[in-house]
Amino acid sequence: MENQIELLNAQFALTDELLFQPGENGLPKVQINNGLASAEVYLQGAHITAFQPRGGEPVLWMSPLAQFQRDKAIRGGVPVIWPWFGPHLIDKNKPQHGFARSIEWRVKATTALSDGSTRLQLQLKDTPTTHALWPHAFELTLTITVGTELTIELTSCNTGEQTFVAGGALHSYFAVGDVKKIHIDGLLGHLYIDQLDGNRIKQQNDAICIREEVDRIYFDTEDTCSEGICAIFDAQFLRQIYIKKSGSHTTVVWNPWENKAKSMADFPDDGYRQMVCIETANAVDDVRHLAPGETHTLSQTIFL
Ligand code: TA6
Repeated sequence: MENQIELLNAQFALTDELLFQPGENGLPKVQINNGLASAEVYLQGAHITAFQPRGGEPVLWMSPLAQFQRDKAIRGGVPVIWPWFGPHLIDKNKPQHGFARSIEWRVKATTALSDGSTRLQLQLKDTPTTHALWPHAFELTLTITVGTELTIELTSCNTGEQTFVAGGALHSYFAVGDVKKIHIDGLLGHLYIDQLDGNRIKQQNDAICIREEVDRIYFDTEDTCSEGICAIFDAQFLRQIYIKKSGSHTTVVWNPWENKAKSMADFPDDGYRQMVCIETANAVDDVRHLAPGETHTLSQTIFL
């Protein structure tokens, strides 16, 4: 482990701005600190586990029970969901939400940008392990830009010889003061699949308040540009978190509430009170068909 960290710092560290360190359970992590914000990213799953604007509060929620184990998803932050969202359509034995979040990614590049922000690029290519789950050649690049805003861009490239169909999501967990005291704007009038009510299609007729388990896949209405903006209004923390997206026509809103929280070993029983997921997704029929050589970028920008 030490050798890997030393090699990474020798090749990619940015003095005082970006360093590699052993994280929880010795998993390699990237610590980013610049004049605008701080952030933390695990190579395991290319998983952002912290983002905090300078002088502000943490924006992302992390479970205090998160299991930092190789080949396991980390609970909280921004899991990278790919190449399918939710359960595998055919083989339920395959991992929920795909495999990208459970594999260690490699570092492609690190850059100190002229506007004071810091850019980290991580990459995942197909391997015999991924072929056993999904028989396609691919190159995934996650570009993370840490500044007053956090921008996350997941670019999929088909490096094979057949077209493939891939879904995914940036499954962001946001920290809130009290989920009962927030509302979410930006999805008024949108149709959604209620995954807790027989996948019935419903319409959002007001701002979203959370008073029970919520698990909904919202569709962008026809007149919505591909760069919709959602906002979390947090009356307890007295702040708004804005989420802008592109390359996505589905947005997932999820809160496990009490019973589902209790059913997850890596989620504290009362943790549902301090978080809400707003996920920029390519889910259901928003999956993307990529011909050989084609790319698709799913992007989410988080700002206050
Ligand atoms: O994004 C919502 C969802 O699909 C929920 O159904 C719930 O399963 C959540 O993701 C978390 O999934 P995970 O596999 O990370 O426990």
